[in-house]
Amino acid sequence: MVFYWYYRTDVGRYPPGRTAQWFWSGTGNLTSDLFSAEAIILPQGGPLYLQLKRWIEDAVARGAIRPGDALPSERDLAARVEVSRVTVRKAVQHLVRDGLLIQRHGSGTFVAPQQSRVEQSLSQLTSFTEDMARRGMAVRAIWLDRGLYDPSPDETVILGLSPGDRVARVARLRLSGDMPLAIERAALSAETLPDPASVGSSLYLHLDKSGNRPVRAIQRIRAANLEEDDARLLEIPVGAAALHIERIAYLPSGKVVELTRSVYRGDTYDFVAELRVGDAARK
Ligand code: 16G
Repeated sequence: MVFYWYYRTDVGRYPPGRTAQWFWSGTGNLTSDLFSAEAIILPQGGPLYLQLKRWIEDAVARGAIRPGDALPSERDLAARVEVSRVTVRKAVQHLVRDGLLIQRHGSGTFVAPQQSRVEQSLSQLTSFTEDMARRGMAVRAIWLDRGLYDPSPDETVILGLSPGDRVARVARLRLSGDMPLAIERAALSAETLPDPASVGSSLYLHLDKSGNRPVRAIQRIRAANLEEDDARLLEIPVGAAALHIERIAYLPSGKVVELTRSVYRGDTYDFVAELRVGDAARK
């Protein structure tokens, strides 16, 4: 089975000047063999569309249909399973929203390519570039914004800015190879980062050079469902699971140097924390 990835520059999915879209085209197997060879016995319980959804999930989980395989058309599938087309459409819509299937306009519905998940430790203060280098993964960024602005009220409070101070904002789509993984929107005082345009491939490397690399951070992680703009950038369906991460990072002096709000794809990231028995439990 062969997959082709096309880099399209004609679709305005990224900010102006950065138009790019990964276009997936599978020349995979047609799953109609499976759908005709195997008796489709839907799991019982719940609405029909959920029964069909569970059957397809199970077929993917046991490898009966594989990433890149094309699903039969809505009409063929409805006839085969003996349900209405509306039921098939609803099951497929839910599977697309969950990221298990992808739909390509004009070419059909396919099992989504498998993502290898990235594990990130929560006990080390590292940068995206360092994390990816440790895994031997190529990293790049697409700039979404970098400039000096009047700070928002929470930037003023968190970064400890004085009246009249400006804030440097650096927003990037972070990619490993060609796979978008996260959107990171960092804010630093203009005093720390007077020229945001001078940041190269790594913000932490840049801060290191000016003696402003953070040594400690508090990171808050919460679940979220992707809204339209972020979903488009991360190339996953609107409403898909994501992690919202806020990092407030400190200099050795205790001063806050960085406030970064990020959106990480829920289907590619595992944050891992090592836990130890506390003193209270040992007694
Ligand atoms: C990480 C940090 C982010 C930091 C960035 C610097 C998380 C959730 N976020 O992605 O706060 O700004 O690294 O990376 O870990 P860079 O040096 O590669 O630009």
